[in-house]
Amino acid sequence: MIQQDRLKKRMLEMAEIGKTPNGGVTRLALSEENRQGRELLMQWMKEIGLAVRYDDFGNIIGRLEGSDPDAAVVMAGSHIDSVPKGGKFDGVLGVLGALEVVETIRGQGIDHRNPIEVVAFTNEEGARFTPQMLGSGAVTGEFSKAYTYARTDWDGFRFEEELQKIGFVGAEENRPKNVETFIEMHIEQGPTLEVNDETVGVVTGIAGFTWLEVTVHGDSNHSGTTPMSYRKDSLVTASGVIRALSDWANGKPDGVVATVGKIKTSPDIINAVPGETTFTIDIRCPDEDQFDAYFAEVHELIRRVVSEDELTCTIDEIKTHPPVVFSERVVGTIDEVCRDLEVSYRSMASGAGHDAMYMHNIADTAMIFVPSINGKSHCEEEETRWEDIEQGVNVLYEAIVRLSQ
Ligand code: HGY
Ligand code: MN
Ligand code: MN
Repeated sequence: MIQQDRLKKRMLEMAEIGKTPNGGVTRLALSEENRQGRELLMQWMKEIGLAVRYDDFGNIIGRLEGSDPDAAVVMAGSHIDSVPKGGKFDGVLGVLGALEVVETIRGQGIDHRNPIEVVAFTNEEGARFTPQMLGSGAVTGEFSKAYTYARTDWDGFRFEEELQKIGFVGAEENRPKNVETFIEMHIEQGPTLEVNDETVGVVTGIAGFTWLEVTVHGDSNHSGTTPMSYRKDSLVTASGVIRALSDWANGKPDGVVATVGKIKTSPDIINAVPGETTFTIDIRCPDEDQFDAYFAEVHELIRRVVSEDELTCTIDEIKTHPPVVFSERVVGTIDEVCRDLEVSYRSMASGAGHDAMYMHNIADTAMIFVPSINGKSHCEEEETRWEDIEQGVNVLYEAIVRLSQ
């Protein structure tokens, strides 16, 4: 089976790139740190003897030929970009775990018919360029090239130029093609496996999401002279929306969550009534049937609270995607492997978005989770036990061996 120490060494070496003081990483998409991580990954791929390529969105693919070069591809991977002050396991485990599997298959001379490809997708997090999963979405029909290239970060830098700056504008024909099966290994980023003392999650699907950017329009004015009855304070109204949103989600079934992660006001000074407030909304919902109704409720809630204060607002829908249910063939194979390897596991859905959500558009797809200690992720405390990682990557190994016969 896989070599745990070899995988751990690579994971820790990758974690040095963009390392933060408290043991996390900041390796934003298309940043200098991201470039360094990309170069290191491609170096490892070449050392293992994979054919390395990257496409016009900077998605990196390492290919191990099988006995039938025309056979459909079995692909595994994830992403190596992080959120600011994120963890060293999110995404990276899926890429380096897949690399470890391929190196083990090659090293053991395991026969396999299908070519096996390891992939690292660009801008999975959506922390720098929204929406999330741009790289996988751009090659699976979710986003056009023009849309993707034109996305800007909060400082106004465009995706296209930033990709050029790090030297990863590859050829269009290098995009993933003829992919029959995709498996993404990932940390759970929640508490379920740890609470139930299980080692592996066989992931059957991903919750739907909607990402919005809301701007509340008020009236800038002097903080000292403007009577309260005269005010159109966009920040006070925005806070009313934020509180109503949290109450709304608290009243919904488990799995329905609402988050306001970013907010900025203008003119953003101590002595002026905020004339404009812009904030993001991230809603997740695992239930296919309730999905549309819940998102309509959110839009109605925003407009109701704003109009009660006699202000106006604009709602920019960044991206909405319904829940996905993964392939029974691939979920079934992973389930069978867990039973054969006598690994403690459970079937579960993912609350977090992953590149697998979009790979599901073009290939039979499923995911494998390993536990997150205290369920924490997208923070420097993100941690997973190496013994759990070893068991999880062995499940990935056995599933890929079976699926590539
Ligand atoms: O936001 C997400 O669900 C993922 O971590 N990008
Ligand atoms: Mn991730
Ligand atoms: Mn993430």
